[in-house]
Amino acid sequence: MRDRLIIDWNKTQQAHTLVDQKRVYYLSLEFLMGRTLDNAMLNQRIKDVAVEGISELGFRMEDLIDQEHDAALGNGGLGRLAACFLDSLATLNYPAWGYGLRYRYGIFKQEIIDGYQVEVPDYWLDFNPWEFPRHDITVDIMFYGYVRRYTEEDGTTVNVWEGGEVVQAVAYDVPIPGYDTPTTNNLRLWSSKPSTGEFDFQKFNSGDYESSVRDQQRAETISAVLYPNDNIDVGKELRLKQQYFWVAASLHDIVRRFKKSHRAWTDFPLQVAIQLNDTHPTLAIVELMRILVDKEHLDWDTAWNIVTETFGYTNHTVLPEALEKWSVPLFQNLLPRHLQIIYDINLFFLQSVERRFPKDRELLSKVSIIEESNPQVIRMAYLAIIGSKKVNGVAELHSDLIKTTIFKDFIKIFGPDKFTNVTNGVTPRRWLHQANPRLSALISKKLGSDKFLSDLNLLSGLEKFADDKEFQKEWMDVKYQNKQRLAKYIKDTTGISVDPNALFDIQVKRIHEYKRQQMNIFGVISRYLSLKAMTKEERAKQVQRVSIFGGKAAPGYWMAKTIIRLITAVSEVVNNDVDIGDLLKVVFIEDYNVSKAEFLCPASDLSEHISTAGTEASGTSNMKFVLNGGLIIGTCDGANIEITREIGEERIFLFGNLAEDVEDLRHAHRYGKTAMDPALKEVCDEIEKGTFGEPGVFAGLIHALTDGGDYYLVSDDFASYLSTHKLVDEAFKDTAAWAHNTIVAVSRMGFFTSDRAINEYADEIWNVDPVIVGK
Ligand code: GL4
Repeated sequence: MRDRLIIDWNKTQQAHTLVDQKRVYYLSLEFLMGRTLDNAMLNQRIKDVAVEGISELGFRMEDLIDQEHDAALGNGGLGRLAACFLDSLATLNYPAWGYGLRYRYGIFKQEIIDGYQVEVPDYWLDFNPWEFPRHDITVDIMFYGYVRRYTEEDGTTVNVWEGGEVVQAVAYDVPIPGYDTPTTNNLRLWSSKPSTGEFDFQKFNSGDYESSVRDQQRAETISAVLYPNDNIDVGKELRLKQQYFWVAASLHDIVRRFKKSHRAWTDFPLQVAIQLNDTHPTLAIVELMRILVDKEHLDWDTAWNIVTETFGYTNHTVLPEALEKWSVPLFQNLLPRHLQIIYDINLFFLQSVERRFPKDRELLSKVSIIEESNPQVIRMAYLAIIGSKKVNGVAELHSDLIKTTIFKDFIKIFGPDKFTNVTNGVTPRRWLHQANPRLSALISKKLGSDKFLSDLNLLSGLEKFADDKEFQKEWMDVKYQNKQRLAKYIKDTTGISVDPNALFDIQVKRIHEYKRQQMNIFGVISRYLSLKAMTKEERAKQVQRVSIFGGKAAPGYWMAKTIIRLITAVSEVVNNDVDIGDLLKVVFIEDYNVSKAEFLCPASDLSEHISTAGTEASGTSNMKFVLNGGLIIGTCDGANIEITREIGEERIFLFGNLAEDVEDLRHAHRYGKTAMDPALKEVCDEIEKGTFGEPGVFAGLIHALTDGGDYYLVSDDFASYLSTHKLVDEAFKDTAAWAHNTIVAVSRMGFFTSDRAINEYADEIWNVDPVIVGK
């Protein structure tokens, strides 16, 4: 498969070089690719032959596919989005490159030991046939040092950055095949090693073995490990080093490619579009200024015009703790010349603001790239906005929110047109066809072709069969088989027996207070308490449920780890309660990752997307679950809102307060004007009684609801959450209506393909056209 990919990769790169038109560069610190083999077979249209051949040899393709280790160079939604985008870019024949870091360790593996999360390193490179080391493509990257400034004879000022530590970036290329096209794009990942000058053989020979090895290790540390945080900024020097290392190597590469065609520098934005996936690559703006001004000797204004025509910035979160800010002293030490350039960008920007709003001094401090705290910090999002042509959010509500909250002052300055929305999407190749071959086959049969895989709006053809009893049966059979597969997995890995006829209720995503897994498990406890209080006769009328959780907590996120502990503690009690039997089971799936998502999504009846309104920028698993024939319970947040618009509000279980009310509710909590919801109070009392083990373990969770001010508004949403779950139970009893609703929902999910998202970026942000690569 790898050899086949590389043939198309070569063809594609040659074709792109020949036409030499505008290319897209997607800079992302995370690419959560998952497995490659199945996708490569699909895109090379060779799977049927391969399955047959493998079976003649006495093996099953599923087992073979299962041998592959996930490429897990990402934390969650942001990294998986980048992977879906690469798939769509290639499928739609856009000349595009991804640039990232080749971490030696991806996101840690999660083990659950005695109910607690334990992190184990993910060494994934011992067998990785999908990457091509390019020892011919290296870039020396400098850190630290000082800036020497002098005036030339003609009076121009020159800045030279020198005297620092040098590390070498080595390219590793990963082919990205498109579906139903020969286009195979490139994902270039950089690995760090000592620069040839740096590894001191002299020291090595003279017996100072230790320090020469230390130098080597220091260089290799840069690309050693992915920071395991989602939606949280930790501000460590090594992270800034990673960012500059990757950005500088990538820009060097991009500039080198541009220079090959000997165009004028002012043509740069006509040939190059660079998309910043969150603020992580924002230094690229500064680095391009440094290249143009210090190295290519363009004047500042010409350089700035080029830069601001080249970049686009995607914002993925409004959570204040996730917005990147670098301490000025730390930054000054590591990147002294870049700090000067940032100061100049800021100076010229503030001068222009002052000219336009002469009386508004407050505005200047509000929009300054430098925050006057102690120490001063650099607001990376502001730098990204000022240095980009377009800024986008990732779902409609989110894109509106950034304009009215965190970035509102910039609307005043730049006007509303600089800010836009591109709602996220997911690739139907992986998230429908590969994850759910049975459903994909059924849809193909019904529609008479598999063209929906490249034109997802064709799913609309299913709607007319929504009431067809025969089709409903086939549809629900597929769901049942997928649930059976999951039930077997649960039995094999946890020993817990679950009935595939029960309602499977799944919440899988990173563990975070704002995503409110704590509310889900409180809801489970509340259900458990009501079941316990019922008579046998009453119990017999209840819908059987399996509550399935999965997700990693950042290693330093204590509250998230406590939430996991509560889930595992509840599962120990509930699953072993003979009064309850099969009425309620609670399962925590260890080490949730892309491959596990691929078999969880097809097996859900209901999935939970229940963030506090206004906190989840988009969510993308909500799209995957609905596309796989599940319904969702959710808040009016992120892409849930657009999913509702598309599939109809009668097919989604919405509940809870709205984003516009959050501020007032929080205010009420701070000033002690709210009593805890009574059902939630019962749950807290039960935990404190010790029903789920030593209550002290969970004190933090209870405290967050009480003295902590209930920042995530669990109490405010709890009653409506529970009553909406009751509606779910009622709806689930009517199998025909449930089948009808899931069929209609799937038929209306065409909008959520990442192909649509990528076409929007191409037309509205990048201004780039596809290139047809000959067979
Ligand atoms: C995230 C958002 O939290 C998530 O809602 C969104 O779907 C994703 C992709 O846009 O980006 N932002 C960060 S940070 N991590 C995410 O997963």
